[in-house]
Amino acid sequence: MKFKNAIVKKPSKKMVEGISTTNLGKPNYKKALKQHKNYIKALRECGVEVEILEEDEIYPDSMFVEDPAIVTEKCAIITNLGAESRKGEEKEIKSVLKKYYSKNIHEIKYPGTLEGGDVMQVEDHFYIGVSDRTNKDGAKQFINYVEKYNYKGTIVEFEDILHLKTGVAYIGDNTLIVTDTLIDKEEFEDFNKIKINESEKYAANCIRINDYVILPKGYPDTKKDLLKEGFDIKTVDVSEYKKIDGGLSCLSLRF
Ligand code: CIR
Repeated sequence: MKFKNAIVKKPSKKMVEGISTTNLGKPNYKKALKQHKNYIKALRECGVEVEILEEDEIYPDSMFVEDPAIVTEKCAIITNLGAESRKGEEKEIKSVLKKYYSKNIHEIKYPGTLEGGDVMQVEDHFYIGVSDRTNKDGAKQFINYVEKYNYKGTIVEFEDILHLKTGVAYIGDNTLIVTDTLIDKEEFEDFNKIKINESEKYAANCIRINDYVILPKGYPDTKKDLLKEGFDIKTVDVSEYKKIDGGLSCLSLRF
């Protein structure tokens, strides 16, 4: 799939109050802003047009635009976020996506919940993780919507990680980059797999955009493994977002 567009949203000072399960301390806002600029630069270098939404002071986690929507070549699905403090983020994203998708926008409704971090696209197939944020009802609504556009969907169950894509990424060429938690899942048995070391598991949240894989900076073994497999790589430092459980994929919508 050729990506043409990306949407990002600037972090506001409120980001330091983002939901966190890490013991890494609060993000440094100035550093986070700089990292965000570098992230946008890397996206542009991959050949996409980037739309930048202004920051807001209401939602501390709202720069993680991947969670309130899933965007595909044919349609967009607006989610019903599972995290209480994030409910409402989807409104802005919905109005922004209208200009790209016109009527091909659908919404996950109660009792379903779903967050974009739980949805991994592999060509015309979606893998939907059932997590603390995404329930089976939300996953099934998602599959019903995308089947209308000739996509397929598979539900994946797991424990111990925030979102499905916290532990796995599809990087093209039938290849997954995957952590221990998900490596033996039968849903993934037909893929080539690059296993991530426990000490580098944060790097599983990476993104393939056009000719490049963007990796978080500071994960040398993963980088070496990807280079060995022939992937072209860009690295971006996202240390301040890691402190609030965010990664590279969460910071943009790509389509
Ligand atoms: C949250 O807990 O919702 C944010 N602090 C992190 C969201 C990360 N999003 C993602 O993995 N797609």
